[in-house]
Amino acid sequence: METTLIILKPDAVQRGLMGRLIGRFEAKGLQFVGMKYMMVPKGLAEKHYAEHAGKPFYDGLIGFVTSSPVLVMAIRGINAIAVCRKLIGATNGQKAEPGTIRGDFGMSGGYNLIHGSDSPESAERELALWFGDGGLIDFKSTLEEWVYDPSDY
Ligand code: D4T
Repeated sequence: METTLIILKPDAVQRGLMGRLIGRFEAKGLQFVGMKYMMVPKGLAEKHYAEHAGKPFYDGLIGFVTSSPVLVMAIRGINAIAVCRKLIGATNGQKAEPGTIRGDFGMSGGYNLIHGSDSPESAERELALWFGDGGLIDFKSTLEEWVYDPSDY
């Protein structure tokens, strides 16, 4: 089992897409083990996007993610990091494949609705950053035995 960090960004919240986007992950069979609705402190945004510091879009990115509430989620499943990246689609909504979240709901590169950890290392770092003070719930998912067959493990 892997746990990944997903953030519904300010544009997803302001556009009233939270329910539909959460529904995509639920319908896939993934388990929600953490959820926080919050304004992002600037320092946390800077730590989260540290790898982009100095790039031309960095200041706009920090301004954007701190501008309005976000919904931060920890989502669990077998291979959840790659599965969620696939559900999310390419960074720019104009290029993302139809059927993906960005492909179905977005038209922008910057206002791209959602973040998902891109590797196990990123997931570990990001979960510590956003849920390091607690808030992850380890519980037995009753749907698991119908989502996975024993050979999936
Ligand atoms: P995140 O990290 O938000 O899940 O997005 P991606 O993993 O798909 O894309 P990324 O890390 O390359 O970019 C992070 C964040 O910066 C914005 N961005 C990116 C932007 O505004 N202009 C750009 O040219 C790029 C490359 C969008 C996502």
